[in-house]
Amino acid sequence: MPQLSRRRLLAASVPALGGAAAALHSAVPHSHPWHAEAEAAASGHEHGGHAGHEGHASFRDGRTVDHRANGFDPHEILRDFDWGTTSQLPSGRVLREWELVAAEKEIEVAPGVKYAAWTYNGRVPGPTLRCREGERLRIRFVNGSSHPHTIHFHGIHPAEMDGVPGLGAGEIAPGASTVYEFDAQPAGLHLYHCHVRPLAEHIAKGLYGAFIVDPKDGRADADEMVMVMNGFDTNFDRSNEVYAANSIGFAYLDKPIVAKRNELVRIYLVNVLEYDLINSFHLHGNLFDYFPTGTGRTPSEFTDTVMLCQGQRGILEWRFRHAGKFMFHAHQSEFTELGWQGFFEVVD
Ligand SMILES: [Cu+2]
Repeated sequence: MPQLSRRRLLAASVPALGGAAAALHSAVPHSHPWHAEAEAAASGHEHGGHAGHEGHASFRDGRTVDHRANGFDPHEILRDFDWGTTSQLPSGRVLREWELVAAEKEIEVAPGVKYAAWTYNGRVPGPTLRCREGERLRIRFVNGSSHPHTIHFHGIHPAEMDGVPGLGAGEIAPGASTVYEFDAQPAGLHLYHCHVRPLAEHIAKGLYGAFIVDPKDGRADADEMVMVMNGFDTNFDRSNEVYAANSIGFAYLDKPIVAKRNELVRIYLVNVLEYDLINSFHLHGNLFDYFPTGTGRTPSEFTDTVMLCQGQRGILEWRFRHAGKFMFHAHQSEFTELGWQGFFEVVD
């Protein structure tokens, strides 16, 4: 397994890297995608494996992550909303239930770079749990891993349902299970994550997901997507070597997200990135309405860039007025170069 060091990555133009460093040199990008074509032309050759691509960098030798082996694909996670199963309580209210299982799983976060993740239901991020305001929610949590974990939900709920050590069921031991039950409130975009110490590791290893509470009267029809901004510290130096939305760097660059011109696009954007103080989302060629935490109906801003610290989230809405390819990425260039960038391909 290549040992990645992002400080060395950032100095990757330095020649004469040997051994493992050479492997990482081949595994990561060294140029902005918009420079790759010119660079290839200047050096008189195409990047290996990039024939047919439109000159973007992605991972230099053209290898991609094996999504099937991972058991999840960022393009599927994008529009995958888990509504659980429902039944009716005697009161007539809807009871919505899910089962989340924590398990250790090795996933490939960059071509050839394996990461010993901790997952909810085998994926990172965990399932996007979605419900409607006012429903009763019941989440059965099974800890199938060898470390204690919890699920801590953001939102309004009783203290004993908060999923932190020392309250309610507290830490759930390996092999044990518990049930978190509370009302779906308030409407908005929330998240859930493990809250066992050391917290940074329990989050960074992959135990998190988006949690959407739809308003009672719903939202306007839209092409809805979830982007959980995250990263991976592949060499345990408490800084990230890979950055992404929905775990796999460059996934939306290698294969753009197709969107329709003039159709309302709604992005549920969550930042769970560990070890870096902030993250951001920037959209090219368009501006969007931004609804912080998704709790209000009036946008706080009409902008093309938002900045979020860990745990912050918001809803973005806009319509593409022009067909063509539009980039989106973190506006921290370092994150961008290490995976957190992609394209929308807008079609008529
Ligand atoms: Cu944990």
